Amino acid sequence: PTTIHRADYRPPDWLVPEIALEFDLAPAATRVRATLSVTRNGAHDRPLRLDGDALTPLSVTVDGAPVSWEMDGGDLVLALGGDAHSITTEVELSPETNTQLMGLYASGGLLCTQCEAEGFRRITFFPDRPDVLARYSVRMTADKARFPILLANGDPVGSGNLDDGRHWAEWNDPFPKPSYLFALVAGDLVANRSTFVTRSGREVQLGIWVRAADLPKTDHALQALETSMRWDEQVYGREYDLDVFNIVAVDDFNFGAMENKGLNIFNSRYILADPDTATDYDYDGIAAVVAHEYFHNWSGNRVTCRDWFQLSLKEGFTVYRDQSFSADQGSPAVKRIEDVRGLRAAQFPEDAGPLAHPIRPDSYMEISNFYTATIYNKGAEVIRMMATLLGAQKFRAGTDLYFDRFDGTAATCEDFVASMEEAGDTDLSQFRRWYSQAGTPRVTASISHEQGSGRALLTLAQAVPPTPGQPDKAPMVLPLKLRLFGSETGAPLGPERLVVLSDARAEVVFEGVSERPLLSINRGFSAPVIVETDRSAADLAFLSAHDDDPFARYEAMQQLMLDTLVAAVATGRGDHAAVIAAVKNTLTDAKLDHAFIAEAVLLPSESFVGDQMGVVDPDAIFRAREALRRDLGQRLESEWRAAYDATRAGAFAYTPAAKGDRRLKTVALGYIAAGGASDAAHLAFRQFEAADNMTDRQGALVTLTSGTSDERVAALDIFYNRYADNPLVLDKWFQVQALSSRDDALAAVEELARHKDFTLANPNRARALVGAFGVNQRAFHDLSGRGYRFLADQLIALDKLNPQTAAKLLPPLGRWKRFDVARAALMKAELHRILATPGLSKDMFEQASKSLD
Ligand code: HT7
Ligand code: ZN
Repeated sequence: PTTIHRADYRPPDWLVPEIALEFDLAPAATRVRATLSVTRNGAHDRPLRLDGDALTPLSVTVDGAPVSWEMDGGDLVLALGGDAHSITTEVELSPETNTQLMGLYASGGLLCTQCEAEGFRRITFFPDRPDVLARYSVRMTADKARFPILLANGDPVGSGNLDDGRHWAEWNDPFPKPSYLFALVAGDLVANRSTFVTRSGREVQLGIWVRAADLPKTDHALQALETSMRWDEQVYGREYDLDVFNIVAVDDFNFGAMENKGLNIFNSRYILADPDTATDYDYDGIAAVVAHEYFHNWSGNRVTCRDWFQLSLKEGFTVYRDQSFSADQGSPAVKRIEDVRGLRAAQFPEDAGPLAHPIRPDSYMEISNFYTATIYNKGAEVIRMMATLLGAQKFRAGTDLYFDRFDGTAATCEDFVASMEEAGDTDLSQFRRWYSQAGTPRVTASISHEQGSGRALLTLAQAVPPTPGQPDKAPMVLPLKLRLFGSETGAPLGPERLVVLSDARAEVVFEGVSERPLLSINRGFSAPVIVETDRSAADLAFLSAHDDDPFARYEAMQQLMLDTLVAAVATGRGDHAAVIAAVKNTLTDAKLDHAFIAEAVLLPSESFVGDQMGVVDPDAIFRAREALRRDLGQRLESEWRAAYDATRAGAFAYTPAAKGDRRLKTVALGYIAAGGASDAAHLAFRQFEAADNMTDRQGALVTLTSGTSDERVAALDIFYNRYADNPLVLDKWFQVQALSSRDDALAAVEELARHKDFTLANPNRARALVGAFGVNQRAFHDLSGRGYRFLADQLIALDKLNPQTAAKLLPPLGRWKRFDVARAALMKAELHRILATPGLSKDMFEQASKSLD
């Protein structure tokens, strides 16, 4: 496979101001006729090259006359004499055999499209790159009984019946857009509708389109859409711009959702919710993804990306926007904790592994491999840091300038940063390193105090670790929010300060420090870095009780737990006293809300503990963590029981308070079970059976599934039978078992892969079992190597159907450098086996070959 380099960017040779598409739709054979008006871009004599992937031209005409053409690989190449022409091509597709789910494909009786990043070239010949913006008109014809609803981008302009039971519809999108935003859907769908009036008075018809049986599960998504539309007006001054905004839910989807102009297409798991089938986590995810895709209408669609190296321009910014939106809907502190936990689980390991890349990569083989936690979540952290450095007002002035200046164009990350610099009247030269340097910076901080002078001296140092292709790094700009607290009184010693660390080392002086200070650093996680301090267990425990920043309180507790676990793994003995006291203190603090308590008392994951170690020992980590869980469960049993019982009575409500209650209840149940209470399984089973919502039911099932009780088998069977015809809930059934901490988890997963309901053809199902298993640290890293073999077998099989989804599940195998020699050899052997597979996709080739470097 060839490698594409950012430095090789060249503007397009030909532009396409207009395209008219005609689809004669049918699952087995769909005809696509495309008429492109093309204009030469600048003075050159290069031919028109139209990208194509697995397309065979049935006819090609230039200005109405048939011409001979040349194919170069999958591309159609036409030598053109003049500067403007009309090109018409015709191709035939087979949506029902499209298992890659890119281009036009069939899902559950629907026909739908996915074009980002390079799917449009699987539909028709076109310069399939984001800097070619065209106005689209689309005419669809299909069998009316099977496909009564025909949707495309923009606004509907006409429809009618034909003879022979077929009908047609036409849609026009007035906004020029890149091909990756093209979409159509045909199917037997119904809509949950509403009307939204924008702040300037435009009436927008909203529709969430699903199968009739799913209609009762769409209210939450519709409400989230309306809330997002209003929020973007109020917070960013951005208004919707078409008369129609449609969302369609499909069951087979490679990602979460897609922001096609005026016609978002969603993985059904991010639309469908009712209390019986969706957890609070699912409800939150739906609101966040609906908001994310809606916000793309400005950050991505109105201003798009010049090339795919700029992906974080739209994705990092839009994640930042959806995170802020979600924070505004509930508890900002809990939202920040969740986002940072996600960053540490997915992005930090990426930054520390063989696939590390900057948020604006320099090269790729397959762009789908770059829809990563780095582009999305670290990208969002980079935007957040600019917001912190500029302050709210200037940041908003920067986004206004960016949107106004680049509206209707394909922009770069540089354009965004330059807008921030100009509106913020600030110099971000050095800050730009965040775009070019990979790796998570490490900050060390230590504080000394002179009682006599009342002066405290904070010494800070930073280092950015080497990453593939980047052995030497320069210092980054790190906005660190700091505050000192008295170690005796717990009182703040002065206000919060924003210290911008931009050199390798710096010293910060605090005056008037009357008692020994405790350092609260990186408050709110103001920079995406790893902080190492010399704070003792007692100091961390004290901060976990007294810090006034909820995130910093959580962080102090996490650090305390982490230090305790790392020491226990190293020595084989755990000193749990400080953690138990700190957890007790948090658990019984009546001033704290339940959602926060639930987050704060959770132990760091096994993987995160492993990330702190030179050589990861999964079994020792598991033992140390289980021992601490057991001790916490036993020593605080009465507190856990009180927390378990302290939930407000009443029927299910999706409110922040009720969500917090449910979260704490299940966390408490987990500790009661970990402590070995004799009635734990009974308690869990009672919760499972009495639940009027999926959060409580799944929470109980998780606890039972990792245990050894008879209730475990009963609950799994009941759950399966109750939801056998609900694919989204069955995914949970597979996932819960793939994540189990039981000794036989690996054997169970091997068995589940042979279950009649398991299929690799559906990405959600594949992720539920194979993806979840890859993060089950203990089972996956079983010393026998069977876990590695299982994953490789599944990936090889999945690659033949859906390379994009397969390649995204490979990274756990690439972490071999972090493990002992025996495990590393087994992991590498599986990577070699994958690479030796005949017909391997370039998606998998890139991931596997880079993972061996
Ligand atoms: N912008 C969308 C990305 C996406 C995607 C990428 C690769 C393959 C399939 C895909 N479906 C959607 C989603 C988003 O970030 O909003
Ligand atoms: Zn996005």
